[in-house]
Amino acid sequence: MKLKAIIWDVDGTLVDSEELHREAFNWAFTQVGLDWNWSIPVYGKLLEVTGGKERIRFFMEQSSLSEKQLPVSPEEMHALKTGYYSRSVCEGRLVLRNGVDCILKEAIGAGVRLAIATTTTPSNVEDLFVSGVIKKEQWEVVVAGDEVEKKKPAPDVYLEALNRLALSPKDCLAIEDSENGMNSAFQAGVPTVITTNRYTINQSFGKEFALVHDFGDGSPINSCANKTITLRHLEAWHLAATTTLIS
Ligand code: XBP
Ligand code: MG
Repeated sequence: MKLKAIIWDVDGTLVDSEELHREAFNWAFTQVGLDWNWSIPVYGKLLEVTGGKERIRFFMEQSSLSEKQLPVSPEEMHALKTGYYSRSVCEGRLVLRNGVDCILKEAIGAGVRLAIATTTTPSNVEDLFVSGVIKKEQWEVVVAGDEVEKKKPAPDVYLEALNRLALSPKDCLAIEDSENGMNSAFQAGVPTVITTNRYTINQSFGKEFALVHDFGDGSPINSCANKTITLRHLEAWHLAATTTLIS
């Protein structure tokens, strides 16, 4: 089955952005006079909760605090956080992850359509366009954050991306970095390649997923050894995955 579109996750996949998100959250907490400071291990755990607003609310509940005990609402904190994140992205603090640019160029050259399916706030994707990290005209579909009712690991964001692409799940390949993302794409029936990062390298992914640590230096786990991952590799994996699923 021919690969017609690649649906990309954003945070941790297109860009290694979670450290900047963590910095933005901590900055926002300081701004409102809260002594919260999410360390890397704490944030790694909190990433199990998708969505920044939901993550703040979860931490508030875990801290046995009610909203009335906070200086501002989780939504207001998140708006502050998003403002800091936006300024940072527009200052050029994010770049595409290693090897991603080559794959995007190859996909465009081969007529493979590009889409985004992310939990992050829509303006964070817009900032990736504004800052030139990715080119807006190359992305046919962007589905982000609250545009869907249920965030990852629910399949909503992938189902909406498929709907807007007018493609079936098997026409596409999802690229994700986390268990939540893997489960979202898998529930939507989209074959998925996992690329890990510092926050997800120890998560467990089913053997039915192609796993690469880094597109740039290859270092794949269960695919071609030590080669840079190219579109050809993704197409081969997609063919294997869809052939297996069809038989
Ligand atoms: C990862 C997320 C997001 C980000 C923070 O999204 O779960 O919540 O951590 O962004 P992705 P917001 O699906 O791209 O991996 O604060 O805007 O939610
Ligand atoms: Mg992600």
